[in-house]
Amino acid sequence: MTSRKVHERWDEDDVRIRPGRTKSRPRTKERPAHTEAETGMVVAVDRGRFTVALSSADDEIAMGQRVFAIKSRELGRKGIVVGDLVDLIGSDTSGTDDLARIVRRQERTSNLRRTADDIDPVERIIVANATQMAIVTSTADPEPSFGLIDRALVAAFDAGIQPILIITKTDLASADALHAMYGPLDLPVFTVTSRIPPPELHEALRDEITVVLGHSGVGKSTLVNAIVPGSVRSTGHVNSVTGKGRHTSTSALALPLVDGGWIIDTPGIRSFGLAHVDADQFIRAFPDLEPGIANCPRACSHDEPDCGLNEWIQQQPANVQDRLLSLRRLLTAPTRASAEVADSY
Ligand SMILES: Nc1nc2c(ncn2[C@@H]2O[C@H](COP(=O)(O)OP(=O)(O)OP(=O)(O)O)[C@@H](O)[C@H]2O)c(=O)[nH]1
Ligand SMILES: [Mg+2]
Ligand SMILES: [Zn+2]
Repeated sequence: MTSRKVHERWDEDDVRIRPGRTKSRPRTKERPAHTEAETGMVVAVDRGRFTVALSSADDEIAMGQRVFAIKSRELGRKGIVVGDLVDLIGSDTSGTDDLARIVRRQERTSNLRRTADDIDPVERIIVANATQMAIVTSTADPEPSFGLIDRALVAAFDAGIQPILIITKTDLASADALHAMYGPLDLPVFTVTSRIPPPELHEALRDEITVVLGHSGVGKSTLVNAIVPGSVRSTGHVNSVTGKGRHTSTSALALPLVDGGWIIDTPGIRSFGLAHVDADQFIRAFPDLEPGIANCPRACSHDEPDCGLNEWIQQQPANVQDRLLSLRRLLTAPTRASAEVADSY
């Protein structure tokens, strides 16, 4: 009881008046040694409770101790998501039921955002500080969704995160259509046959913080289990009638990689709303179409009669023509136009 009281006084009197300071604060008589702030990475979030991997003595967060924590009042409404680096106090909770308290969120190097649909004003941060996005798609069960892949690519470029594409279940159906569509991009593509990831994928994950995204049932957790020894993420079956997954994973979890880096498994997403991205940024996710925009008028929307792509596309192979259709589908998503109207109010 007394130790909890001390925490609260420390929070109110000290933390708030010294914002922005990390570690090594001068000690005062009142402050017990165990309230020194420690740094860690949030690896899981569950209804207001955070699992934080602490940095151990050699500053290696990955293998350090895990503690449960809650947000302290100083954070206000600041969101904390998986991948956040946080400072916390009271982490020496051995032998007590006390939770540690997150007193500060460190600056993020990236924010991966999505909205529920293209007009949803509420942005959700999926993960913080990811350096790489693995977009997972299966060849079948469920069928690939080019729209979701394109949307994830747009979000990755917007967030400054390197995208990679992982095609699973190549034992069930051919990956040719996916290769034809995404092969021409400067996008690393990996294939997983019968749940066995190729060695090059391990290489691509090394020292990166990779967030794994895709529809339910594409095999994200199966992949994470194959990559991280000892990981036992639950996996589910795909409904043979609807071809849909069962949303087996219900929250994100970051797992450390043996060779360095992290992989973050996430729950299956149904859609990837892009209300937060300006439409003129979409073309960045379509670098294969860029040669075609040289003759566009200024501020071309790339979906208008004068767009340079209209003429250029006539000389292109079918797969590139499909890509232009994909871009235009994104640009004219039914909800997009109304989103722009809503924004101007
Ligand atoms: N045939 C085949 N099946 C696979 C492969 N990879 C995964 N699966 C199966 O696909 C099903 C769904 O896998 P999960 O790993 O649970 O999929 P998930 O993407 O994590 O799904 P959510 O957690 O619901 O988002 C399981 O039955 C896996 O065994 C593969 O390469 N080949
Ligand atoms: Mg899963
Ligand atoms: Zn254009």
